[in-house]
Amino acid sequence: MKESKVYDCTMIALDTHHSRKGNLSVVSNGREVPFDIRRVYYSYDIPGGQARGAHAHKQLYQLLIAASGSFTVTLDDGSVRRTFLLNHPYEGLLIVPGIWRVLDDFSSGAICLCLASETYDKEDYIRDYDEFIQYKHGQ
Ligand code: T46
Repeated sequence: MKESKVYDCTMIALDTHHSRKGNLSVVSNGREVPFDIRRVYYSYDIPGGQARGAHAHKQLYQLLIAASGSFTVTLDDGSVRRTFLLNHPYEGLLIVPGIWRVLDDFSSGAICLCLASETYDKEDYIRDYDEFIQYKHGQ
């Protein structure tokens, strides 16, 4: 989505149930996320100082959740950047297609859980920032 903006990306509060046994949060297709979940993956054991991401997707919608620990996500639409701190497992960051993202500042034990709208397709990635800018600005 060439015309998407970082303001199309937002933190979503998940349906969360508290009890004396602990807490439980739910994500359902079509409720908390505006897409059908076709893939789930998660990154973990991320060394201190390491960054992940540094790419954009052409078609993929995602919901990122700090299932454990914390990290920051910087989003970039080619014109504006926004940085989000993910540090609660009861909320998720919706990322629409056409947004460059960098994940960093991972805490010890952080788990980045991703619910995604499509199966894995390496052709959906833009991994070069100059190419991303060309894609967004159509040159
Ligand atoms: C994203 C951020 C938040 C697969 O084979 N299947 C998969 O579904 C995924 C996601 C990755 N891979 C392979 C491809 C690479 O050889 O796993 C390796 C690491 O993937 P990548 O370098 O893309 O990992 P991150 O953490 O930089 O990015 C991932 C997602 O790829 C991406 O969609 O937005 O998490």
